[in-house]
Amino acid sequence: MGRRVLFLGPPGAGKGTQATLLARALGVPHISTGVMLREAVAEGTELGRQAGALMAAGDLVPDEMVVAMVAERLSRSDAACGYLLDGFPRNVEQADALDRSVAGDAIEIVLLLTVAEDELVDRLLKRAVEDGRDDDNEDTIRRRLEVYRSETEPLIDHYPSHGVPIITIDGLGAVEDVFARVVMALAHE
Ligand code: B4P
Repeated sequence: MGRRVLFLGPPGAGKGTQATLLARALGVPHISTGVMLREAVAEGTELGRQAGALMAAGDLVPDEMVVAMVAERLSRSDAACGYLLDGFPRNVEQADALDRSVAGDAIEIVLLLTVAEDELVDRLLKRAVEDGRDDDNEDTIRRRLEVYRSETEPLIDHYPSHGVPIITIDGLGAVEDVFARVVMALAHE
């Protein structure tokens, strides 16, 4: 079973939710660029100051900032035996930068979570009420979906054309049912 896994999918598909469960099951670190960037914003670091406004608008943070952040994280000892990437790479440029990086061994498998757009928007609006995240309002959600389609979706062709298998998983349903599909997909790989 692959231990260098990437979760791909639109905002609201449940990447963060499933990645947390799977990282625990595999015993590898869960590396979420969204979480790391929100921590930088909360701590008021230079990176956080530059990233905050872009994130609130639903735009991507510049590649060089995110790539440096992930390269540093992957160079830590706990990532030596595997990792679960969530939210990175977000475009082909970031994927190429990761491949060139000496910090981490290459991704072995990509899990693509799919959910219909109406459900994505509902989930994120619900989270807006529960968590109050800056980027979970309707305008920004639409923008994040647009950015996903133009920047991130090309990765769905990129990985198989570079010899990395991609498995599509239906993200609709209860969290534990989706997780059972994730485990099943990895077990058969
Ligand atoms: P992320 O934190 O990655 O945000 P996201 O794509 O919206 O996904 P998230 O993981 O939060 O949501 P999930 O689908 O798990 O990025 C935020 C911003 O950071 C980006 O817009 C960008 O500005 C910046 N950024 C991050 N990475 C970057 C990069 N590499 N390069 C440049 N910029 C970057 O879950 C959504 C909701 O659904 C949750 O509330 C969850 O509880 C709920 N949910 C999950 N599973 C469910 C289920 N089965 N049923 C019902 N609800 C469910």
